Amino acid sequence: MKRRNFIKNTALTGVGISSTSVFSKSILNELNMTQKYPVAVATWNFQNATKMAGTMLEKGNSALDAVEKGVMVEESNLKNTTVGDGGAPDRDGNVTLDACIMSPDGNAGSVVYLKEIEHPISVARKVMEETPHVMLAGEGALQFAIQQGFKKKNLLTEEYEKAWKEWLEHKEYKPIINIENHDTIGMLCLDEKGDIAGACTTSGLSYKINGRVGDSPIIGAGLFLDNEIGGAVGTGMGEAIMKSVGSFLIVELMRQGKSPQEACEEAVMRTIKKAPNYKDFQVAYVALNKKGEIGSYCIHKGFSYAKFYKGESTDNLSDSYLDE
Ligand code: SD4
Repeated sequence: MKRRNFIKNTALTGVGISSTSVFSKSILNELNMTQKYPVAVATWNFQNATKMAGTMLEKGNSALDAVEKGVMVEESNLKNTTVGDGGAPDRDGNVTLDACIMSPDGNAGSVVYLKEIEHPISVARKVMEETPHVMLAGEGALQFAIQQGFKKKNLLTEEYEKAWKEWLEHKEYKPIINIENHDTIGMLCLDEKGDIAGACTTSGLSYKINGRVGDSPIIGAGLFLDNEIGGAVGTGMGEAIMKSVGSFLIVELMRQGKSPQEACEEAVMRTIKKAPNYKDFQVAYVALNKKGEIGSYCIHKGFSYAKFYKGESTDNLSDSYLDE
C-alpha cells in the first residue's frame, strides 16, 4: 500500500501539524486550524474548478457556495464531455444530467435525468432549499427548474451530435470506463468555519440506455458527508459505486476512526470483492475529513484529484489497486 502520496498530499502536513500531541488537543483547536486554511478538493484534475472554490473559501465564502460555484466551472466547460453543457448524449441523442449537493447541516438536493439546463447543480440546490423533497427527476425537474428561472439550452454540441450519429452506425455499447474517459466532477470544500459541503455533477456514461441514472446524484453513492466527520465523492462506473454505497461507506469508516486514505482503500476493496470484472472499469474516491486531511484511492492507476490549499492549486496522483 503506497502511502507516500497520501502523506505528501495531506493538507495539514503542509503546515507541519502531524504530531499526536497536537491532535490530542481539543476538537476546538483542530477546528481553529481548519479555520485558517480552507481547502477545496475535486475528482480529476479540475484545477479551474478547485481554484474557483478555493479562492471563494479564502475570501470567507461558505463551503456550500464554494462547491456550487466550483463545479459550475466544469458544467460550462464544453471541452468536458461528461458534465453539463457539451456532455455526451445517451443512445437516443439526449443529453441527460445528474447532480446532487449536500450542505453542512445534512440537507441534500438532487436532480436526475434533467435535460436542457446548463447547471443541474444549481437546480439541485434549489430542490434542497426551496422544496420539501430531496430528488426531482426528468420532466418534473425541468419544469421546476424553469419555474425557478433557469433557461433552457441545447446542450448537445455539433461535435457530439456527429459522434453520436457515427456511433449509431454500429451501435456497439461497451462503456469504456477507464481513466481516459472520465470527467465527472465531485467536489468537497472545508470552509474557514470548519464546515464541509459537497457537490457532484455529470452527464453520465456516453450512449447509456435512455433513462439510465448513475451514482452521481445518489446521496450516499456519488456523494455523502456528515459535517461532524467529513465527506466523500466518487467517480467511475456508477453501477459499482451504487451497489457498494461507496461515499456513505467511506464516511462511516472515517467515523469509526479510519483516515480518509484508509477509508477510500477499503471502499475500493469492497467494490472489487463483489465485482469479478473490476479490471474492466474504473472506480475512484476522494475523501476529506474535518481536519482537512485528504485521502484517495482507485482501481486503475491514473486517477488524480485537484486540490486548492493555501492559495496553491495542485494535481495529485491517487494510489491505485492495480498499480501494486
Ligand atoms: C456515472 N459515475 O454516471 C458517473 C460516470 C463518471 O466520469 O464518473 N464519469 O456512472
